[in-house]
Amino acid sequence: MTSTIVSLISILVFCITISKGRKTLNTTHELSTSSLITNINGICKTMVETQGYTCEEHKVTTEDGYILSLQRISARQSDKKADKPPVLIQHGIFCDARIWLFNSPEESLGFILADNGVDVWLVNGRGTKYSTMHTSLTPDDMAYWDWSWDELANYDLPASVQYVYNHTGKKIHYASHSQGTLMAFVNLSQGKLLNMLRSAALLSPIAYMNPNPSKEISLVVGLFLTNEVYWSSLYQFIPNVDVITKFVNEICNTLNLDLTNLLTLFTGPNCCLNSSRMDVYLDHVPQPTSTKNLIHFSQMTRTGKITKYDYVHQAQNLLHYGHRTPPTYDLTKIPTEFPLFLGVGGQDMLSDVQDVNLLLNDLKDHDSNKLVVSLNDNYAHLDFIAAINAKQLIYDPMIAFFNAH
Ligand SMILES: *[C@@H]1O[C@H](CO)[C@@H](O)[C@H](O)[C@H]1NC(C)=O
Ligand SMILES: *[C@@H]1O[C@H](CO)[C@@H](O)[C@H](O)[C@H]1NC(C)=O
Ligand SMILES: *[C@@H]1O[C@H](CO)[C@@H](O)[C@H](O)[C@H]1NC(C)=O
Ligand SMILES: CC(=O)N[C@H]1CO[C@H](CO)[C@@H](O)[C@@H]1O
Repeated sequence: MTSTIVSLISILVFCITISKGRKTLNTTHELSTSSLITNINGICKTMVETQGYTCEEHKVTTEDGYILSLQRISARQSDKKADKPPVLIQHGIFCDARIWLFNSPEESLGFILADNGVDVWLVNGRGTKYSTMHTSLTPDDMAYWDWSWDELANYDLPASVQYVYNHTGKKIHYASHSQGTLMAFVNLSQGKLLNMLRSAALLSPIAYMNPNPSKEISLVVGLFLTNEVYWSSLYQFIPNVDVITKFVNEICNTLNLDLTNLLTLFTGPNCCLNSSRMDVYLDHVPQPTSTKNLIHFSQMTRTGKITKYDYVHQAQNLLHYGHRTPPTYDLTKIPTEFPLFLGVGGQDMLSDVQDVNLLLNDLKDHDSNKLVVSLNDNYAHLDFIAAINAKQLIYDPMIAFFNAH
């Protein structure tokens, strides 16, 4: 049920956190304090205004009751809102909006776009540090975590897009990384949101997941499998801190891996991260996700297809979908005239070149003037969000793409 690369990512990320020993994993603590997050200690005050940029905190409620926080950023010393279309930026799994502000303003996408006169909107996905509120649930409720990327695509994405569209009165550009790209593919393939979107720039695109992991990952999967019963008990409730910590310590000790090895193992060898900023990165990740989401990713690697969550029991699938098997998302249905920019890394192990080729095959009828594929041979998964040369290699071409559409 659970033996996959992506389930492992969570474990490995936790490994990193724990093996660093600088922060014990205590989500309980993180969640219980999160209700105290206000404008005073929000992202605007702590990470944006400190750099001299203007920033507003916003909130939007999804149709299923999750209250997401957004930050709207504009350039230093500029009081007029940009005439350029807004850009909404969506982070990937285990991250939140802060990853777009990690590095210096000259290196971080959030600031770079603002410097280019863009009206920048960052969104924080459900369950992450700045988006833990719900109209009726709390993160302590099991029901709060009853979602996967299906819900991220069906509720979070439309809510944030609609909100920015409403506030600015302009069609927007969407930019995202990893899981955030999957959210877009799912919705675009249903022809949704097009009336509010101008284009999408998708970094480390995740659509198909490789069912043949590398030798190293297979090794870890084997180790993971011996603990399968233990792990599978986790998805019936919120990934409980004590349980995961114990489990992860066991794995980390057995593997005896250091930080660099671990990062490389699950993201590919990132070429261009600033090694003296690792501490900063680890202050921001990992953010919680639901176990159901990890299982859903696992299902993708097993079936090689992009389908809604599989409840496995046919009766359950019938109940949810009216079919015994979950419906498939068909990416060939993405409108061929919708402008797409894909940032692909030659070393990316999560969005590997083989998987991206399957995606490109689905896009083979796409209007060639509306599809830009930027392949960066040296880039792995995290380079797209934190590499010191991402501005030159990725963000500048992306901005040119936005300007052209
Ligand atoms: C985790 O944080 C909570 C809330 O602050 C605290 O009550 C609990 O003792 C902490 N658990 C551990 C293992 O430190
Ligand atoms: C956007 O505006 C419409 C029409 O005024 C409103 O019905 C809707 O609730 C708004 N949605 C968001 C997310 O702001
Ligand atoms: C790397 O990070 C350090 C510490 O924050 C910083 O002083 C340095 O300027 C950064 N290097 C680059 C190339 O961004
Ligand atoms: C799969 C899908 O189309 N999901 C959502 C995309 O966005 C619209 C809103 O514009 C939702 O209604 C869909 O459910």
